Amino acid sequence: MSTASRTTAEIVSGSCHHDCPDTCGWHVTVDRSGPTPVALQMRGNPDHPYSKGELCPKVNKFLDRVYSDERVLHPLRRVGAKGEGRFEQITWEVALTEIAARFHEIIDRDGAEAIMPYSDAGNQSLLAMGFPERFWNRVAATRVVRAICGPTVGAGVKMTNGTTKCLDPLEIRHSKLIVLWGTNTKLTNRHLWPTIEAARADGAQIVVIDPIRTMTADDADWFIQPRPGTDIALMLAVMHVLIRDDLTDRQWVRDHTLGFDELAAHVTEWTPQRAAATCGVEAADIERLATIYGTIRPAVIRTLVGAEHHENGAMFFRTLACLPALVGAWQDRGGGLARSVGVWSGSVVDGNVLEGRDLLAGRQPRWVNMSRLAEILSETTNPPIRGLFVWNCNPLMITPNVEKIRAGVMRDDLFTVVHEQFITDTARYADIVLPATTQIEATDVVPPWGHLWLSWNEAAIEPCGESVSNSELFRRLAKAMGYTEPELFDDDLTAIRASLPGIDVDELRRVGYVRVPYPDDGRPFGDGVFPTASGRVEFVSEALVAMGQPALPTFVAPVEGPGTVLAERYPLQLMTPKHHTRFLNGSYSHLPGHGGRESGPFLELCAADASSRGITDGQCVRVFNDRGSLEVPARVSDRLRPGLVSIPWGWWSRHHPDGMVANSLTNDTLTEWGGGVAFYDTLVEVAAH
Ligand SMILES: Nc1nc2c(c(=O)[nH]1)N[C@H]1C(S)=C(S)[C@@H](COP(=O)(O)OP(=O)(O)OC[C@H]3O[C@@H](n4cnc5c(=O)[nH]c(N)nc54)[C@H](O)[C@@H]3O)O[C@H]1N2
Ligand SMILES: Nc1nc2c(c(=O)[nH]1)N[C@H]1C(S)=C(S)[C@@H](COP(=O)(O)OP(=O)(O)OC[C@H]3O[C@@H](n4cnc5c(=O)[nH]c(N)nc54)[C@H](O)[C@@H]3O)O[C@H]1N2
Ligand code: SF4
Ligand SMILES: [Mo]
Repeated sequence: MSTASRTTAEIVSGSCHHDCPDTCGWHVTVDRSGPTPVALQMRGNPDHPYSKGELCPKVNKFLDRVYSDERVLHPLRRVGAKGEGRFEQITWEVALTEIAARFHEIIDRDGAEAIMPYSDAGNQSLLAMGFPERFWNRVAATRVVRAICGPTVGAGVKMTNGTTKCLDPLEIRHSKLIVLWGTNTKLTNRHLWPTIEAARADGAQIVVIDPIRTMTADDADWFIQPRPGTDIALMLAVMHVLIRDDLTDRQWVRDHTLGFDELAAHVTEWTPQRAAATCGVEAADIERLATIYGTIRPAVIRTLVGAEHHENGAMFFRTLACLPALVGAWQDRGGGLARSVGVWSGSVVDGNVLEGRDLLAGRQPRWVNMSRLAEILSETTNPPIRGLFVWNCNPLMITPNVEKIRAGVMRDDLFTVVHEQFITDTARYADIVLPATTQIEATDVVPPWGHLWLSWNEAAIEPCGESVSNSELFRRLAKAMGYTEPELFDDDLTAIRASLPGIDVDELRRVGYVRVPYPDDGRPFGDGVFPTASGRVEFVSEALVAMGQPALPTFVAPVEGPGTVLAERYPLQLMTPKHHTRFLNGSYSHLPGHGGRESGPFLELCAADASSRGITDGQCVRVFNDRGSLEVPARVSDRLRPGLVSIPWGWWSRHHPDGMVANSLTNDTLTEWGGGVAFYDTLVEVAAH
């Protein structure tokens, strides 16, 4: 830093926008000595009550992203074939005029539902995610159910507890038994780990339940490794033992639950021996798990998202939520179930205002599931999608069944616009690419889902090049379309204030964070009252029956899974999980210095599956099924059990010699309810190349 810049350097506080539970606070040092402010440094904000000054390996290098040579800085129009990635620079005016003309043409010919906005939580800030909905409500376009991450967990838990509300994960500090069930905390939720370690220092035991021996499993006191998608059998056997051995809290169960007798009868047949055959966990281990869960208090189960990605994903969480009730865990501080706390932070947001739902003016848009993009882009949808508008998302890399999506976006009659920071796998197929700001270039608020501090993000620098934030983009589009409703043009502060009616926004901006409402005694259900129809935890659910689902927690094996007809051709189950400390979904693998030791994707498999196929460590293999075929080097490891292989997810097509990605292979069958998708129920075969 030069002397001049040191004297004019200013620190601006902000918050991470990534779809990550930690929503860390940061400080950006900005040099304001020149004509354009320059961000010199980004560090964790030491005062942030949750992240306490630490960011993570990926965001420590965030400024490399901001100032990357690969940033999209101007509107671009496609000049090559779709997918080729060749573009020419155009002005904003030309881009907006062209988009508006094409959209009006599509609306006039096929109706507004022939246009589909497609987004997820690439930037999960309040305005970045919510404000664009005003525009799409005005259009009355087809809408996507954004359920690729999380809603299925909530849907499952809600069937048991009547609400998606669960424990604040920081309450784990008070726990004596911590079961990390289908969550890779040290990788995906790293700022919670110190709390877990603090509880361990006070005598807590840590159990990890995961089909993969993850970095979190390596640090557990006990690791249990079920076959993926089979945990419901494991849970039913745990219930069997709890009830058989009288380890339930009979008084609490009597006072606060519904259907215990039916549940008890139902799990009689789920002996540990029977479950062991299904889930591959020794019967003695199931006995031990049930015994410690039934005797150690306070006991917490911590889960996040990973286990929802199976056909039975919603039932996984419906069943999991029954366990705390059986042992009366909700009575104790530090007892119960901890998952996303998004519903607590969401409670301060007025969604009707944020998303301008009145702009629908009584029209009912068509809703489709985002995970079914492959099918939606095929011409069979009525009306067919003619206009695709993507922002905050990279579907050609993150959505299952990518090769079929690719066929869809290649359609000549499809007009595609992508608002992005980089030419992603998706942007390559755009007719028009619009430049997006990064989080340090736009002011916004981040409602977190891993802690309870609503966090302010102040823009630290001007937008790079001609990039615009999501809210500014949709103000410009609304004007280009000729719309006049005032709320389409609200400035950011006006929209923030209106969307957070109970929050002192000036205070939030001054301090950087405010805590959202949560029970003072730390216990979300301390009174034992649950907002189900019965007011109790429902082991038996009439609501599920009404949806055509079993009333009681029930294990159903996936249609694409071991033991099925398909498994005769494709005997290995493929998981494509988050894996890399320097990746955040699809957002960093293309940046230099983020691949780390692993300069590209690979297939991980156990020694037995490798040797039976004549595969040695490092050898190039072909992983294939009817959806696609990938060439990757093999890595023989002891982290997976026989029958399970894994391609760590996050690399783009440019990292694969055949131009495909891990999701080229994955299953886009939806979960039985809850709108999620079963991309981990994927069968493949692997052959030496
Ligand atoms: N096989 C497999 N598939 C998966 C998963 C998996 O584990 N395995 N995980 C699933 C999960 S949990 C999720 S959440 C999804 C994530 O899928 P995505 O949401 O698509 O992934 P991200 O990389 O978080 O963000 C997408 C894009 O948003 C862009 N972006 C960031 N900020 C802004 C902004 O302010 N404006 C605009 N316009 N763009 C911005 C980034 O440049 C990035 O390219 O993937 C899902 N798919
Ligand atoms: N470094 C890093 N951090 C991230 C992300 C990232 O890409 N990189 N992504 C962010 C996002 S969008 C999200 S949603 C969160 C997700 O946070 P998590 O839910 O913690 O992470 P996942 O890797 O999706 O899944 C957690 C674990 O679930 C396991 N799992 C899958 N199927 C089953 C099953 O049937 N049974 C059991 N018991 N376990 C199963 C997986 O093997 C995995 O280890 O992480 C966030 N944090
Ligand atoms: S990606 Fe997650 S851990 Fe990293 S800085 Fe952002 S919120 Fe924190
Ligand atoms: Mo996610």
